[in-house]
Amino acid sequence: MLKTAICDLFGIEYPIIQGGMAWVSKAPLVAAVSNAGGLGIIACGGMSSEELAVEIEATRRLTDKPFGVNLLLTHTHIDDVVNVILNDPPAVVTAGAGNPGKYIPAFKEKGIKVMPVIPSVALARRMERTGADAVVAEGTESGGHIGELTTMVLVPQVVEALNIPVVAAGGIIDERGLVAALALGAEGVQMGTRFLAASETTIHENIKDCVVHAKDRDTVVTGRCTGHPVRVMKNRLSRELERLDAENDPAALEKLGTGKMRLAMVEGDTKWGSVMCGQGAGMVKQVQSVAEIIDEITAGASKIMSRLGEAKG
Ligand code: TUI
Repeated sequence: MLKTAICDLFGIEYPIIQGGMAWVSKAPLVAAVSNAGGLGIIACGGMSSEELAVEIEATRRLTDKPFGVNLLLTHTHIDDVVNVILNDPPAVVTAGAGNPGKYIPAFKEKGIKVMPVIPSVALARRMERTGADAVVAEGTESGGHIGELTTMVLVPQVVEALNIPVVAAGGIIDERGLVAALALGAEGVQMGTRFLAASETTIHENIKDCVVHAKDRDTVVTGRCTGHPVRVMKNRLSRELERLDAENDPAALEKLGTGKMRLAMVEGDTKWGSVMCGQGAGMVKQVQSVAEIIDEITAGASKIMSRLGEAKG
C-alpha cells in the first residue's frame, strides 16, 4: 500500500528516508533505518574523507540493504569526499547546502542514484536537467541550513515542475506527515528530527532529551545575514547569534558558530551548542528504536489512508 516510485528507484520497502545530519547520521542509525525497510543516509558533515570511508565500511558490516551518503557541498575537502564515495559507491547520494551538478555525471557512471536536496523550484529544475534521479524538496520547517518556502507550498510546485520523483522534507514527523506528503504529490518523505531521538543515534543523551521535551515554538532561524540561515533549538547560543544577526555582523556570527554543532551533539552542551533540529521537534514525544518509529509510521499511514478512502463516498 505504501510502495511508491522511490521504493522501486532505491530498492527499499518503505518511502521513508533518514535525513543526512552532520555529527548524527552514522553507521548504527543508518544501518538501522535501512534494515527497517527505509533508506539510511550517512552524513559527511563533521567528518574527514578518511572518517567517511570508515563509516561506509562500518555501515556495510551492519546491513546488506541499500543506504546513501549525504554530500555536504560546503565541506572543506569536498573533492576527497567525492573520491571516497566513488571508490566505495553507496546506492544513493543526496546533496545539500549547494549545487552538486558538476559531480552528478561521475556518480551516475558508478551506478549511484543521485537525489539533491533543494529549497526552490528553480534549483529543482536545474537538478533534473543535470541528471538527478529524484529530488528532496525541503521546506523551511527543517532543522539546519534551510530555504524560505514551507513544505506545504514547495512540494506541490516542485512536483508540478518535474518529471522525476520528489521526496518531501521539513516538518514531517509521523504518519500524518507521510500521508500529507503523498497527498501533495511526493513519492516519499525524508525525516531528520524524528531520527535525532532514535535509540540507535549515537549523539549525547542531552540532545535527545531536548528534542523530546521541545514545544512548538522552541526553534529559531539564525544566521540570515550570512546568507546561510540555520534553524536551531533556542538557547544561549541562538540568542547570541540572533543579536549578531540584528547587528548584521556575518564574520562574528560565523566565528561564534564554528564548532558548535560538535559541542552540542558530542559534548551534550544544550546551552552553548548548536542543536540543529526542525520545527517538528514539538511532535517527538519519546526516544524509540528505528524499527518502532518506522513500524508506527507505516502502520499509522495505512490506517489514515483507509479512513480517508472510506470517507470519500
Ligand atoms: O543542507 C541541508 N541542511 C544542513 S547542511 C548543514 S551544515 C551547514 N553548512 C553550511 C552552512 C550552514 C550549515 C546543516 N544543515 N539541507 C539541504 C539544503 N540544501 N537546504 C538548503 C539547501 C540548498 C541551498 C542552496 C541547496 C542548494 C543551494 O544552492 C545554491 C546554489 O544555487 O548554488
